[in-house]
Amino acid sequence: MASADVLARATALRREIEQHNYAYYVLDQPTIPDAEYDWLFRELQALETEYPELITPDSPTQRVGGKPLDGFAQVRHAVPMLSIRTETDTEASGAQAFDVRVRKELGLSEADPLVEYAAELKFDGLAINLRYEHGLLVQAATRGDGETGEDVTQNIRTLHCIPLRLQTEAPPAVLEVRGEVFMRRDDFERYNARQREAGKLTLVNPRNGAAGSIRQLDPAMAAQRPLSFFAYGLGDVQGWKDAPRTHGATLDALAGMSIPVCSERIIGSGAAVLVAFHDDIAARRDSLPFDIDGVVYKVNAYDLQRELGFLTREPRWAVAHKYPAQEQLTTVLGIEVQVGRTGALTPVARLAPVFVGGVTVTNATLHNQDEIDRKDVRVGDTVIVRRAGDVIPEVVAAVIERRPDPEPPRFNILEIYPVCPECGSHVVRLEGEAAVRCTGGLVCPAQRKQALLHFAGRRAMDIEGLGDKLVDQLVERGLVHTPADVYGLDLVTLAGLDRMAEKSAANLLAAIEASKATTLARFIFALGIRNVGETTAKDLARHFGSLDKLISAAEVDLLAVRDVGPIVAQSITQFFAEPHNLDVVNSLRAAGVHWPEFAGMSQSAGILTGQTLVLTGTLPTLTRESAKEMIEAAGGKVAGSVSKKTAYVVAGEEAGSKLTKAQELGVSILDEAGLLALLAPDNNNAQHRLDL
Ligand code: D41
Repeated sequence: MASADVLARATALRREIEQHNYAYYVLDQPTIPDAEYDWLFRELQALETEYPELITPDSPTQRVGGKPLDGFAQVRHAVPMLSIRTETDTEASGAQAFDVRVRKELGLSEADPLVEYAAELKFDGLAINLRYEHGLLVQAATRGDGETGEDVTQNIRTLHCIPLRLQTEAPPAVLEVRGEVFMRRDDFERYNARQREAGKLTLVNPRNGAAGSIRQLDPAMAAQRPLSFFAYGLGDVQGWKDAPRTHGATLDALAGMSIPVCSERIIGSGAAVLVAFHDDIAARRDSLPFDIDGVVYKVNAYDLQRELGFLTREPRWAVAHKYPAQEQLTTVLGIEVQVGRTGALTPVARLAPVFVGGVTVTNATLHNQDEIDRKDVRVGDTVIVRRAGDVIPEVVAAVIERRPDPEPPRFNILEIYPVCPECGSHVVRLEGEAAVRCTGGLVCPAQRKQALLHFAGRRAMDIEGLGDKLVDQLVERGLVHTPADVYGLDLVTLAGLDRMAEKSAANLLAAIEASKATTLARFIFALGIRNVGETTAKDLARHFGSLDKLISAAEVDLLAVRDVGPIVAQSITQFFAEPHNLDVVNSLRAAGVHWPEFAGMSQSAGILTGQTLVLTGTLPTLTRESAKEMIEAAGGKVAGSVSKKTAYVVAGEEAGSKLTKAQELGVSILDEAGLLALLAPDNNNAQHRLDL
C-alpha cells in the first residue's frame, strides 16, 4: 500500500506537471526545461507503476495510450449543440445588417443605446463538447448532428492543452465547455515535415488534420498529432456559483480555469466595432498562427441572448461572417512551365477557373519536380487549390479518389520539356537541386535581362551606364538579344532611346568600347554560369589561363581547381556544352572582347611561389588587375611597396618612386615582356628560380 507520503508526492507531481503543461501548451511560455519536465513525468510514472491504486483519471500519465476502439460510442448531448448562422460576406455591411436584425428583434428604437457585442474568430476545425463534473474531465464528444455526437474522450485526453481537471477551487457540479479543435499552421508544417522524412503519409491541410485526428480510433495515433483547442461557449451547466452573465465574462472565467481561450477577441457596442474587428482580422488573417474561416459576432449579455432565442437550430444572437475561402477544388487542364530569370523552369498547373481567396484563379504553381512527385499531381486530376493573401496560388494536393480512368501518366518536367520552351537550349537538373534549369543562360529570352545586367556589372565587364532601365529598353525593343549584341550598338541607336541624350549615348559607347579589354576572370564571371561567382571565376582563370582550355575542360579537369566541387563542375560543362552559349562566346571574341591569356596553373603554377612583386606605372597591354591575377596564378603575391624582400618590380610607363626605390635597393626590374617571359611555361629563368 502506498503511504501517505507517497500519495502526497503523487498529488504534488500531478499538479506541478499540469501547471507546466498549461504554461507550455496554452500560454506558450515554458516554465522549466524539457528535461526537467521529463524527470517529473517519469517520477510520477514510476510511482504509479509501483502503486497502481494511485492512478487517477486526471493524472497527466493518462493522456497517452489506451487501446484502439472498435468504434465510437454515441453521446446524446445534454443541451443540443446549435449551429451558427453563417454568411459569406466580404463586406462591412454584414455586421451592420446583423446589428439591425438584433435591434429589431429586441424592439429597440434609434433612441435606445447601442447593443453590446462580443466578436471572436471562427476557427476552422472540429466542434467539440467537453464535459467536466466537479472539475474532472469525464467526457468529450463531437458535435455530430447537434443532438447526438461521438464519444472521443480517449483522443481528446491526448491534447495537452485541454485540462483533465479544471484549475479552480470550487468547480461547478457540471460544466460543459464547447469549442473548436484545430491545428496550428506551424504544428501542421512540422508534423508533415516529420512524416515526409519518415516516408509516411502527410496531412492535406490543418483542418483535415484536426478533424481526422479526433475521429481516429487509435488514441496512440491521435496522440501523435499536434492539436490545439479554443473554447467558444457553454453547454450544460449546473451549480456554477456566481456564474458569468455575459459571453465575454464566460470566456474570461474559462481562461481562469485553465481552459484555452483565444485572445483575439473584443467586446464593444454597436456595429462599427464589429466592422473594425472584421477588417482588422481580415488584414491580419495570413499572419495568424492558424487558419480561420472568418469572424463571429455574438450578443454579449445572456439575458438578451435568451430574449432573442433561436430560429430552428441557429441562435438569433450570433452570426459568423466567413472570409473568402482560401482553398477550393478544381481540375488540372494541363501542366506547363515558366522559365524564370535565373533559368529555373517552374511547373504551373493550368486550371479550370475557380474562385478562391477572393479572385478567380486559372493557374497555380507546382513549385518544382519534387513537389509534383510528392503531391503526385497529374493532368486531369481534381486538385485542392490554395490562395492565401497575396501569395501566388498553389496546388495543395491531388484528390486521388477522383483521378480519371484510365489514369493519366505521372508528370515529369524533363521528359516533357527536354529543351527550354523559350530558347530551345537543353534543360538539365543539377545534382542536389530542386529546380530544372535551362542551360541557355546567354541566349534565353527569359533570362536575357538578368544575363545582360550581370554581364555589364561592375565586377564583370564593367560597362558603366548599362543599368536596368537601359537593359529593359534594349531587350524590349529587340535591339539586344545576347551580350554580344551590346558590341554592335551604335550612337544613332543609343541616342534614340528614352532618356538618352547624345552625350550619354557617347559615354555609354565609350564604356562599351573600353570594356573590350578585360581579364579572363572577369569574362568568365560575366558569362553568368550557374554557381560560378567572382571567386570561382578567378580560380578558373588562374588555373586554366585561357578560355579555350576552360571550354574544353572535362569534369575531372575542373575538379582539380581549388574549391570546385561536382556541382560547380557540372554547371560549367553544361554551360559550354550548350552550342547557343558557345556561339555567343565566339561572337564576343569576334567583336573584339579580349584579355591576356597565359599558360595557366598547370604549367606556371608555383613559378612565383613565395615571391612578392610590386607593380608600378602603366603596362603597355596588361591592366594592373590582369597582371596581378597572373602573378597570383603563378603563386606570387603583389605588394604595394618595395622592400629588400621584393623579388621583382614590374615597371611600365610613368613609373614613379617605386622604380627609384627598386633601383636603390638593387631589386630586379622587369617590363611587361619580362613578366610574360617569366610566366611562360618554357621559361628557363623560371625553372632556374624554382630550383632555388
Ligand atoms: O470558432 C468557431 N468555429 C465557433 C463556432 C465560434 N467561435 N463560435 C461558435 N458559436 C456557436 C454558437 C453561437 C451556437 C454558440 C461556433 C459554433 N456555435 C459552432 N461551431 C460548429 C457548430 C456550431
